[in-house]
Amino acid sequence: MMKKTLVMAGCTLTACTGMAFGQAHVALGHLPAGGHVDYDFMLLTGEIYIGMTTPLGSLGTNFATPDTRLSMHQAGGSAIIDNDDAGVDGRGGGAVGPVRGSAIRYGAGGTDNYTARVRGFGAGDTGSFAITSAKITPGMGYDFNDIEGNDTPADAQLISLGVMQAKVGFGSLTNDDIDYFAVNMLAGDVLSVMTAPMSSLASQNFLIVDTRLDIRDGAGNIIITNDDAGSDGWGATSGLPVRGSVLRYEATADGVVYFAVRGFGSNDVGDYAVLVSLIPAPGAGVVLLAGLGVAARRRRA
Ligand SMILES: [Ca+2]
Ligand SMILES: [Ca+2]
Ligand SMILES: [Ca+2]
Repeated sequence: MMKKTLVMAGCTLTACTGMAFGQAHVALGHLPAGGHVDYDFMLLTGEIYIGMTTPLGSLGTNFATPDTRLSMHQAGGSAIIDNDDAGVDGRGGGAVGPVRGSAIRYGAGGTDNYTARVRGFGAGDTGSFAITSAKITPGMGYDFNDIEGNDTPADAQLISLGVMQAKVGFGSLTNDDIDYFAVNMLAGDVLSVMTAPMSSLASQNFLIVDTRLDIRDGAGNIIITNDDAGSDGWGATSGLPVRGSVLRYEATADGVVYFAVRGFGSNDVGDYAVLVSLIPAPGAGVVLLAGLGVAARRRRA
């Protein structure tokens, strides 16, 4: 079967496991018909992997091709968790569908080698996708932190994202809180975002804080929103209740796009991680080759 080491941002996912914790990655891949693409890495006991796929084969319309599945395996074993369709997708001013990308959150029950596997829903599902992922060591550093006062679009924290770059941030929700973040996008750019609840890790789950995740306009109007999405597991445990959120969004004009994290209810308080990546429009010089992403840099506002 397909066994690949993907090149991304100057390192392979395997090689990157020796780099700073909290580091996020985004890579382009090509799903072969009937095959799969594996991403191998090491996790220490208690470390967390979060990842999501963004199908890129029908860009300009939706994120429906290829229909991916994403699964987590320990030491080459069978799938512990396996997700098919996760989250809400948007383009321009509203939602698009059907949703066919996938997402997982996983806590390592033991120090071992793990594999995140992308495969098609069916043998005929083939095409280009992005995978955005992060290995998180609780208590270690993040690429950015939620800084309060970020409760409106005007006070959003600008997250600097280069092309083919991912970052993972850490935030806390208090009563009636919302955390606004802003990203500069060009028409055709794709934003992939997911949250992982971080306040119930001691119970080996991702239940607290129950997040909602929105893409919003500059007036604070919701363009798309998601409550619960993906599949969660810990150790050998699969099928944990899911409270984290997943969104994919294609900009149709140049400008600032806002994503916001809030609680399911006003009393849902606690910590979360938020993973975000930016993929440039195909016309910007990105070449989608089998298993290899080559990104050309464009000027950003
Ligand atoms: Ca799917
Ligand atoms: Ca806030
Ligand atoms: Ca939720």
